[in-house]
Amino acid sequence: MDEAAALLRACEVARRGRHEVEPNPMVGCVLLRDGELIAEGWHRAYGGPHAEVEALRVAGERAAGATAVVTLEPCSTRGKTGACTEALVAAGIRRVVVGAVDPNPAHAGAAFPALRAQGIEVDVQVSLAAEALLELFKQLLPRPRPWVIAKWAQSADGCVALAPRDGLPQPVQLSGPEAHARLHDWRAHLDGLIVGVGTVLADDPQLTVRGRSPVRPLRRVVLDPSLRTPPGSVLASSAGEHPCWLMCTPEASESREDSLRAQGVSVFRLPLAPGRDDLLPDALACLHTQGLGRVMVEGGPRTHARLLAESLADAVAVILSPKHLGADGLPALPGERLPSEPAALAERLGLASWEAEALGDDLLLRGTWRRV
Ligand code: AOF
Ligand code: ZN
Repeated sequence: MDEAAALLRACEVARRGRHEVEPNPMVGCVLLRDGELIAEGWHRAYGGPHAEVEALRVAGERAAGATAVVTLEPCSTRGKTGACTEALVAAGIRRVVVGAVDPNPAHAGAAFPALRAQGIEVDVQVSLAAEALLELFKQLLPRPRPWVIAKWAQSADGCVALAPRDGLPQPVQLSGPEAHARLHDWRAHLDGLIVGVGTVLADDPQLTVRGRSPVRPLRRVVLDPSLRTPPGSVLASSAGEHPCWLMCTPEASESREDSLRAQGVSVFRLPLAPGRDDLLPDALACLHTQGLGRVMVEGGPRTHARLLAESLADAVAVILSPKHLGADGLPALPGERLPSEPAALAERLGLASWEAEALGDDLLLRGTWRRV
């Protein structure tokens, strides 16, 4: 395999990171030795190892003396993971072929002198296929808010929960074990998980990563205009171990804030424009300022409706369960039972692109409103 073919292959494997890496770019890496492909890797998940590190892990000691063909200039400073330039040097890579310069000002062009200083040959072979992988990344770089994924699980009759009976919530588990495991993989790589206060009051959820260790500290964020989150809720009382941030309006009760803070909860009072009660845009801007890049909004229906109405979601992940909830079901959006057939749901949501995947007995619909 020649280097041009290796670069195309690297572009192909890079695309496997789609839906999991945003707002990071999709990146792929192929290792060549004497014209033979010895390993490939791609950036699999936001916050996780970069493409080069994945490929070097596969190659092990065989990486020494090899050529690394990467779709994007390797990063040269420590970000969420170590610098790839250092990993390439440490593995004994002799030559690096790069398909595109990193548009991120933190890296742009810096890898080349860093690698050459270590005696590594660097060849920038700018490629349209590699540049195309960066379209979305370039749009997102200057944007002052995180990548936002709206996530919910819905029944075959378009509902997400059961209406309370005798004032008590009726718990219901819609997604099967495979979808449940996927949800926790997602959570492990997120910076934040957002819910509306209605979900806290109805479900008293934990919103933690279970069954694996989080790659990033997961901030559990509640949109709670008047601080109705009970200090005794699971969220507030576990704030010492798992960060819990409440977003409220400047008018929220101060004594309430005191009792929540005593539990270790962080309270953010957001300055809303007069007459506006919707915290979402300001909360997202605030999370960006706090350094959060990728967040998931897990409910409930009113929060999702707002997110969609204001076009504040970038992507959607919907688990479509074959179970029916019947007349007692609470619709996925207030007053609206969403279609359960992927194409019909994608059309109703107005997604620019989407795909469906089987997860056990469930289907997973993933899509985005971004036109790339
Ligand atoms: C690489 N290889 O596979 C990717 C790179 O937040 P971090 O630490 O994951 O770093 C993300 C930045 O690194 C991102 O903004 C982009 O400039 C670069 N992405 N670089 O060497 C990769 N995904
Ligand atoms: Zn890197």
